[in-house]
Amino acid sequence: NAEYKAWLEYPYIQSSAVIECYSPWCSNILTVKQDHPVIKSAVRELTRGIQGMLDIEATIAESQDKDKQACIAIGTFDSNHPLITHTFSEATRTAIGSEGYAIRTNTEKDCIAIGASTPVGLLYGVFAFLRLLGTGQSIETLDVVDNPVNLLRMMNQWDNIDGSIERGYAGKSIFYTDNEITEDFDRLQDYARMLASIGINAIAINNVNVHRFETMFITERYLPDIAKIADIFRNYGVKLFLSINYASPIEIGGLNTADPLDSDVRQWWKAKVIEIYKVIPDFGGLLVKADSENRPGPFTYDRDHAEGSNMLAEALLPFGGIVIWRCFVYNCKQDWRDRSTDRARAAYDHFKPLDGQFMENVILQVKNGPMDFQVREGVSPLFGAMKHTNMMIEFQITQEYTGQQRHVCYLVPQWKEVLDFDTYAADSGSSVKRVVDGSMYGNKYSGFAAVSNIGNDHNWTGHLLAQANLYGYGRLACNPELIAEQIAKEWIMLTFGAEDEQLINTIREILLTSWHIYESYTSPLGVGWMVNPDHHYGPNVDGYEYSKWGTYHFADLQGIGVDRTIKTGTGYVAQYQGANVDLYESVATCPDELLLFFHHVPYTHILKSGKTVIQHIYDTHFDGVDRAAGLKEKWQSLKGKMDDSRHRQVADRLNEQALHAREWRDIINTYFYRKSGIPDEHQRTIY
Ligand code: BDP
Repeated sequence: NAEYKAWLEYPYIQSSAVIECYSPWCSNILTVKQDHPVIKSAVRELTRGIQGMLDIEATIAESQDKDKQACIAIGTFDSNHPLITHTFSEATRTAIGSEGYAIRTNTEKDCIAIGASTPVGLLYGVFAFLRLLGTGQSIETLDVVDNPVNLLRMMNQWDNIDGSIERGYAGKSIFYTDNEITEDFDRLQDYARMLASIGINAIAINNVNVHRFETMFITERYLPDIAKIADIFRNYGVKLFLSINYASPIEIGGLNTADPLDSDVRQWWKAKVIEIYKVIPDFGGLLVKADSENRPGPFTYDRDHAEGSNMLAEALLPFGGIVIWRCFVYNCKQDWRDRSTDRARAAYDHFKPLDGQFMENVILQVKNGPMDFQVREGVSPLFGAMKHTNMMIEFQITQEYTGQQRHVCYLVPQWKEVLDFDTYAADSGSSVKRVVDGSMYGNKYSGFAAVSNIGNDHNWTGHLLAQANLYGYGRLACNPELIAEQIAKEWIMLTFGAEDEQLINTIREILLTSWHIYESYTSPLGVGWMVNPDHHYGPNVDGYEYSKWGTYHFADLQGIGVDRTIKTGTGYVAQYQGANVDLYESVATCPDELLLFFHHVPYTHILKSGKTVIQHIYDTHFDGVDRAAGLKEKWQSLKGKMDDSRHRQVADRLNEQALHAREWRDIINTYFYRKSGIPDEHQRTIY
């Protein structure tokens, strides 16, 4: 069952030092009146954690019963909880925002106090405290003040009502079966807990591709059941959003248009939104994929995306609801010979000219890169480019292009690189993380979204180690300054226990090297794709090369790569700002790992590493296979250090990965050997 409980298993602490440090405080919990469902969740979690990790059955009392025993005191600042009032200064209280918390060791009153302005803040405070315990930190002199950096920390489920999950690699949906909403509320509640434990505060529960049945989610056919899901998530501070079909007024409204400027259409949406808020009074808002990959949108009516989204925003505004409008808009039926329609340019070309035209409750949701969640690509130049527009970043936790949860690929280091990327949109402090936390341009709304990687597999994520990506995403959304290594270590300790150094170091090394290993045996130097069409698993160098999707590598007998320069290519480089333009425009300065994303070069081009492109391809692919095999061996050394079931599960996946890595190596190397005719310097076998 450990795999199901994931990082919330709360395994019994072995270290006597930690037990001695925590036990005296943890037998008594002094709380405020538990009249709020989120406070109930917080108290339940605290007792559960203490029970699991310390084997202590804590007594719970309301504050007035305090009789001088050591305790954990929890309460909101306005609750008149004497210990909370005594512990936190005015300055601390004002420093805590609506979802922040403070934890302090009050030796005078003999308590560890967890205080917050709101019940949700309290819940986060409890999870933070349990994290300290689970990772064995001392609490003798705690003085923590913490606020989530990003306002919206959102999960996007790509679940369909028939129970399937688009790009899901961990079984079926936990939300839906056979065209009905699930009745397994326990599982949903466990998911809500997991999300709250990492600070997620919003969830869109259906796929962005909204088809016939999901279109009816906003009708009485489904709304009452959706309200029940909202109840479950609300108890953990997570707001519910729905993805909608832009053509709803036609498909379910009986109108003959969905034109955003048509007054009947506007009226229809207004009435619809009122209907939704009647059943879900704290409904978050609507998530929209429009004019993308055959989904309907405002373009049909010759309207732009500001007109398209503002119509919905207007309907939501009176309720405080928001429109999350995706920028993944491109022509998916383009002519592959026409490089001026470079897909990488599309989002910027569509949206940049609309800066300043979106209503205050519209947020643009921009994928981290301009293509589509590849193992490596440039950072989307839209970040920083729209001063007067709310923006959030979209990551993909589900490993569509990064091994589909059969290969281990810890994505936090990739996300960190994106967040730290300097857009040069301002003189200083213009990294992507400052754009998406709203601080750079003082936006009203901003934040993180990501495509979830969970399903109904017992361990949630298919590959047990993929739990680390879910965990890491939430932690990063709360605080983008956390480092990838620290997040990995935390996840390992909470999942497998904090005592065994060898285990911690081994798993940490596996996680931290996994992205580069995956990259090394798949598509080289940032060019991306080379996967089998449709399902996107496994190598197929020309799988997309001659199709309509705009995803090419342009390999011929002389060279490879996409020329995206201003001078001779698609001009995409011009979408960047400041020093990034020169950096990418010139072959001489473009970083190796993105060379083929920005340039078309001969196979004999010499990289900064001193190797030719072709030799780099051969070497990384041989090396990647060796390193993938090494992961398997490393994991083997952990046998006996955890339950067999978890050990076997990961061992099986790592075996499969090692095999598939060879397939990648052989296909890629053979392809380029035959294209280029240039042999491997080291004369290894290339088939
Ligand atoms: C691509 C997926 C596709 C999604 C699309 C999107 O292949 O299934 O619908 O992104 O983000 O990565 O809308």
